[in-house]
Amino acid sequence: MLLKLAHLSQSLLQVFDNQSASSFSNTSNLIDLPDANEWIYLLIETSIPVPHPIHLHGHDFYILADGDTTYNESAVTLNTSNPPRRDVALLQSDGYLVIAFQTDNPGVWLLHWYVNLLSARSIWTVLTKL
Ligand SMILES: [Cu+2]
Repeated sequence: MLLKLAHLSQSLLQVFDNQSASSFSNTSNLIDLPDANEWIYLLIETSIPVPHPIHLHGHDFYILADGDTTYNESAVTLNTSNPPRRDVALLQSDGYLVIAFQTDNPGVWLLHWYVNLLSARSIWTVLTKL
């Protein structure tokens, strides 16, 4: 939990200091989304054999696909017809999750999984246009 808060506060301070997304280090796990009202599609995959609840702060997202294998674009049909809308979804063990959301809420938001909260690999910062 401390790492999660430290990660967010570091990102907020950088934004407060008017630092651009390019000033973030590679270890910041930054997803820079500079354009407002754009649809964003994220494919999240894991090779860890444990299911991971994924939580995106600041936005609801649509679950377009999920599975317990490696993502195969030619074998997966995205559900774009009334897909479930959530802010948390389960990433299956050794699986994938495809989500979509619109950049309609400017800010600095966390995207994280709930397993192994003390790992920096479990936390990303989503920066939408301020
Ligand atoms: Cu959360």
